[in-house]
Amino acid sequence: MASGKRSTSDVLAMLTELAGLTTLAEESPQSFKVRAYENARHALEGEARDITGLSVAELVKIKGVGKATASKVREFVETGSVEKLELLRSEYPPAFVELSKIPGVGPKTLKAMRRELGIEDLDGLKDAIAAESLRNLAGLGPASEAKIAKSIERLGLTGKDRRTPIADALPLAENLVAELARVSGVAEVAYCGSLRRFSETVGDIDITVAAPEPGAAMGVIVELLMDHTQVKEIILSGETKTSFLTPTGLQVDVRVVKPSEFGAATLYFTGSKAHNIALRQRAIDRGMTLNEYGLFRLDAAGKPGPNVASETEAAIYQALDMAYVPTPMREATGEVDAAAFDVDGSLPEVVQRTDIRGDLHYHTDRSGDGRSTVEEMVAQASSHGYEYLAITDHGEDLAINGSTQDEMLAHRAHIAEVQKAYPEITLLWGCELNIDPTGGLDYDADFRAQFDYTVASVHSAFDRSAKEQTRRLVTAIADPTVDSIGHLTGRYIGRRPGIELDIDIVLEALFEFDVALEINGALQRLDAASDVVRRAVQRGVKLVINTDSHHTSELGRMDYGVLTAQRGWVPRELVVNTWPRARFLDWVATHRDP
Ligand code: DGT
Ligand code: CA
Ligand code: CA
Ligand code: ZN
Repeated sequence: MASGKRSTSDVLAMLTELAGLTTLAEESPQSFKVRAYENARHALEGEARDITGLSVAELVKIKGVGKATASKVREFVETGSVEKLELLRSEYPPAFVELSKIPGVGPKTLKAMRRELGIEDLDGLKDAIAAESLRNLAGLGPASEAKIAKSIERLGLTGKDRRTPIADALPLAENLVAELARVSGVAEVAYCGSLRRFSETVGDIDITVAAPEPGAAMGVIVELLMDHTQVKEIILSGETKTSFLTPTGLQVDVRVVKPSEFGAATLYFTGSKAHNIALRQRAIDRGMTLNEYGLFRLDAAGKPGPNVASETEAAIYQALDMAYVPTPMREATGEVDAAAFDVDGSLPEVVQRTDIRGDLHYHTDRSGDGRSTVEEMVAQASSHGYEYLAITDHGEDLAINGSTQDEMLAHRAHIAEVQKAYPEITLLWGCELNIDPTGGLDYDADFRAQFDYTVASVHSAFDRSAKEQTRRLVTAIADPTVDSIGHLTGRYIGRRPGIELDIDIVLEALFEFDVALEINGALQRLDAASDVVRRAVQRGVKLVINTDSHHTSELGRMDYGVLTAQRGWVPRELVVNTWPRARFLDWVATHRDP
């Protein structure tokens, strides 16, 4: 592999990979080595200093970082690789590791599959399922074989059409964009394609670069890529387009255009393809033609003539007599007609990040999985300019992470104490209630009713029938102490399918009981999903966009929640945390007992 300079995010990615592969090697996520790597990753993520400049002695002074991990970080920064990691990688190649994402396939099972059946990748696993040989492994049977087959289907793990979850693609794309923007001769850079439309999974990453001399800039870019940690292989290298594969097999297409064509190029490469086709048809209807270089008037002979617009997307939409279409809405699901002034012109003004006035799903170290103190979490929220904040640590039913009544009451007093230093932000003593398999909730109804605000969510029993899960959700929604439903399905995109639900019934209950549906901004979740959100909007269900932060580094998730809301065509008015404090508090007070 190339030996470029290692950044902080490279170090964090290295530790994540090390923890993942060690889980496989040790056959347990509870192994002390796995814990050590994960704790170190969490600790370094919260470190303000540039960790690549720290010595082993300085690293071990950071709480959570042990000596063995500190040495690996130094080894990585100094030599560009870690011997231990390279060994694990050769033992467990990506195509094999990928199988561990399938629910029901733990490290033990995975290694038994390899040992007993010679399974090395997805194709091998599918063959074994087809031959009904998986069921003969110790601990498995026909039922688990069928479950694994179903999981493969639901995860969309289908060999070459394999898609990458946005949580893996977006950080990579953001880093690449930042690096390319620093290349000399480069004027502007943007990631486009399905990633810019904020699709949950992407086939590849498309990056568009503007440079006055495209050919020269591409030369410098290729040089940068030849010696880059995220480049495993350059598969195509031309004047204006270069494609490469990352170490995990994700393809990245980089295209360079002139600054005067940047808008036309980003519009074209953002797509979707169906959106582009509809725009081109509009252009043709107006005696023009649209391509990746610009919008041009057609001459008498039908050939492209004078340029009408190309530098910005906004100018092109305007020249087509349309409102600007936000990127998450460009899926050809009605937005072209809605944006066209001569057809409809009713494209909704979707919620913006600047409309958000508070975060209503927010943890502190009162939760077993929370990693920052009340003081730290409140300071961070305050610096984001929020007017109100609901601190929603886990209720008592959640194993390890939950809090007893006494702990919650002490927590309330603590929050009230911290409140004194922050007159501008209203702190709500809240709770993330756990919805049990029958729809029951933590504590008793009287105790729950005391919380200023609650979010109720599913954290277990993912494998029941849609009927059971729907009854479970509706029971929780109907409870008068529930203000909102968190991460509706509990899915982890590409890793764990969510619970199955009859969405129409759940939306009807949310509307009827005036309970808000959360859009959870964690990139692994983005739950409720944008298609469900769009149906919620049509039904008039209230929404709330949250970060579900467990650490001060996670507040940026609000951007992702807002983009998901835009993909669901959500107008500001329906989002309860865009409302001024008084209106929001009034809704909380009245909706429980209308
Ligand atoms: P993906 O990569 O499968 O997640 O989805 P996209 O939308 O990123 O698709 P991709 O990477 O094949 O192409 C990027 C954009 O380029 C696509 O959204 C629209 C544009 N594009 C690609 N092929 C065509 C085409 O044949 N016609 C038009 N009008 N646009 C195209
Ligand atoms: Ca793409
Ligand atoms: Ca592409
Ligand atoms: Zn939570």
